[in-house]
Amino acid sequence: MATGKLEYVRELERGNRLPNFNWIVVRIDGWHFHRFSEVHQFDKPNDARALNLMNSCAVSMLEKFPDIIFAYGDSDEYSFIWSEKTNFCERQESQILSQSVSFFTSVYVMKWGEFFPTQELTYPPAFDGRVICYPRVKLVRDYLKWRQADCHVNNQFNTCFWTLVKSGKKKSEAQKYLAGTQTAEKNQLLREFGIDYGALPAMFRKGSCVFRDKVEEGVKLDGGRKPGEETCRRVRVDYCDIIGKEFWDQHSEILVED
Ligand SMILES: Nc1nc2c(ncn2[C@@H]2O[C@H](COP(=O)(O)OP(=O)(O)O)[C@@H](O)[C@H]2O)c(=O)[nH]1
Ligand SMILES: [Mg+2]
Repeated sequence: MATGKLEYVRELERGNRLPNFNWIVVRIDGWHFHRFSEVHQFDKPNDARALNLMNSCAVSMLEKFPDIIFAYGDSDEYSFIWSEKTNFCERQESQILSQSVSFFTSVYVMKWGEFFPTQELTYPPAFDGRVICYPRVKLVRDYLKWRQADCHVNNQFNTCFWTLVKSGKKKSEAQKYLAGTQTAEKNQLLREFGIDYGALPAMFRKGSCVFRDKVEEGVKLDGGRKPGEETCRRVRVDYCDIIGKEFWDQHSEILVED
């Protein structure tokens, strides 16, 4: 059958180009990971294997998509910052989002056994994703501050909650006990249980940042590529404070506003 007459249906496809000059944030979040973490027996409140698996997927994302300039993740979520200059898939929202989520999910499944050698993956995990555009570096920085502050609040709460539950309190009692408490009170509570919150692993307290190593002027890169070509820079994971100025002063090449 000739297709010419049928091609008009293509006109109903909606373009959805994201605005130029905007940094594009893709945030991926584990779908019903409350259940997934129970079924797969994640350690509470933090499972280092699960977090390292998420980090490894994020590294694969930066290796696969050179236009992702920075990523931040904690718990079951990861935010990927795409360069404001990217023209990947002509900036079509649905393609950037679907490629990000499907690639991340595939890598998660492929690498599962590497991080959970003794725990079978019993059903396929899924992630949802959303896209947010920010036209200014300040907004991107504030977005990242917001995610890291959220990580801190959740982690401190969860650390207290599970400490109380492990000490014999019912979950409902622990919830009630912690309601309305401030940071200082939570730290005090943990000290009473012999836990120095500040000494817990930085990956738990701060979340994880993924970015490319800075290239010093004149350094010859692997494969003889020219400095500035992002694909050949090593992607690294670190547990940095991205709320303060220091990290951004030291890595001023990551987020640059013309
Ligand atoms: N035990 C454990 N659970 C985790 C860990 N990371 C994420 N989770 C679970 O994943 C949930 C993520 O929160 P959220 O996305 O709001 O809930 P979801 O809709 O069930 O995915 C948390 O509430 C935890 O139940 C971890 O390291 N250990
Ligand atoms: Mg989730």
